[in-house]
Amino acid sequence: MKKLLFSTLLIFSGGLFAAEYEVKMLDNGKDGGMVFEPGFLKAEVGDTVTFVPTHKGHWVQSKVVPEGAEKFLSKEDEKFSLTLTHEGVYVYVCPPHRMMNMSGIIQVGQPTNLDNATKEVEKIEKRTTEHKGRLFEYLDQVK
Ligand SMILES: [Cu+2]
Repeated sequence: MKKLLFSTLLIFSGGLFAAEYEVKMLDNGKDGGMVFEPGFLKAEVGDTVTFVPTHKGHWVQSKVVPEGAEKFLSKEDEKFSLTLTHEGVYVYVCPPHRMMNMSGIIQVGQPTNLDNATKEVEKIEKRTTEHKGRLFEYLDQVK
């Protein structure tokens, strides 16, 4: 009983109903190749996303963040936690594997900056040589 009470307190200390998500950085995802999994995530302001270096050689860098939100850049092979502070669309890539379209999208609340996000997604897609269209598929899930 004591244990249960303690873990409840821990959950609430992070903010009322704040959710925690994990995005794995993988060498071979479900559709093959290097991916973030899940590559598309729908969350709310105050939630936290932790990027987990399941396989080696990956990290994460933001390409688009909502207005007012901080850009982010993690270190290779290190776990990285991101608190989602602003509503909008976050677009990110794994810098060494951009050509393979190792990229992802997080939608937080309403997609306030969808135009910017779409422009950047088009740029990223243009430069990829493998898994073309993957980031477009994630963008299609933004509503
Ligand atoms: Cu990578």
